[in-house]
Amino acid sequence: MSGLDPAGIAEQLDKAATTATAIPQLAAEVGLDVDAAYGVQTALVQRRLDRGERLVGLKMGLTSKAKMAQVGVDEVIWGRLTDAMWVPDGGSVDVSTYIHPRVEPEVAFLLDRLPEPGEPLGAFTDAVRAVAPAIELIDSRYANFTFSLPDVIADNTSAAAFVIGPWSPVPDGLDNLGVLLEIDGRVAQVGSTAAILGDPRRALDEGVRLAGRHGVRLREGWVFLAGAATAAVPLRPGAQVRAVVEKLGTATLKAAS
Ligand code: OOG
Ligand code: MG
Repeated sequence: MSGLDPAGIAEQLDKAATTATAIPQLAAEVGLDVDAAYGVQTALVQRRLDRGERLVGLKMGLTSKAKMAQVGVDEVIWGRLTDAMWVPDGGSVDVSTYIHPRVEPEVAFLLDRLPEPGEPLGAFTDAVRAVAPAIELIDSRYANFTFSLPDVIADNTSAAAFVIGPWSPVPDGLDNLGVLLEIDGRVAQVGSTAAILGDPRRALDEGVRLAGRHGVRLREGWVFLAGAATAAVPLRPGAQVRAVVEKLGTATLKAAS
């Protein structure tokens, strides 16, 4: 029998999430490489779909230097978003249902048609119907929020919840918009959309390419999170979180106390 049990690993990660209990990192121990880790992610998300959740899009991770430095992993990764993770703008989450939640400011795209792998950036405006400021709530299922590249991929790139602010038509430039993350009205992180691969449009290109390698095609109507522009900040009970993206507006999230 091979040492690798993708379904068993997916079950452990799923249980860690549903019981808000951290588990030790496992990739090194069981010999999980990047490809096998995406297989675990597929099985992990399938468990959610089997419970009645629906896929609503994709998210990119570690598309900025700030994020790579924060978690010590320097490869762009992607994960899946389901409807159960989508918190309405201005809505609230219960911090006790997570292990060690963090929030980060993002840019979201609403996809209009299916971009093909390798499609040039110029095609972006056809592929994207609208853009919005967003907040991602990440919650690594690993103890101390510490993981290797295959660990975080298997864990669906720490995806836990997200908020999308109002959609706008794609503005002329997306490559140097100011980004703020505010907690209780105070600025916690400052950045620019330039931090996201130089231009968040590139994140879509990467997403199409990297997910395509695993047979995943983006779909019309899906949401796409381009990755955080700044490091993530711990979410404390009672906090009011606001992500502000220049030209796009704000997304807000409350943490129930
Ligand atoms: C991995 C997920 C990274 C982003 O926006 O860079 C991510 C993590 O930091 O736990 O979502
Ligand atoms: Mg993120």
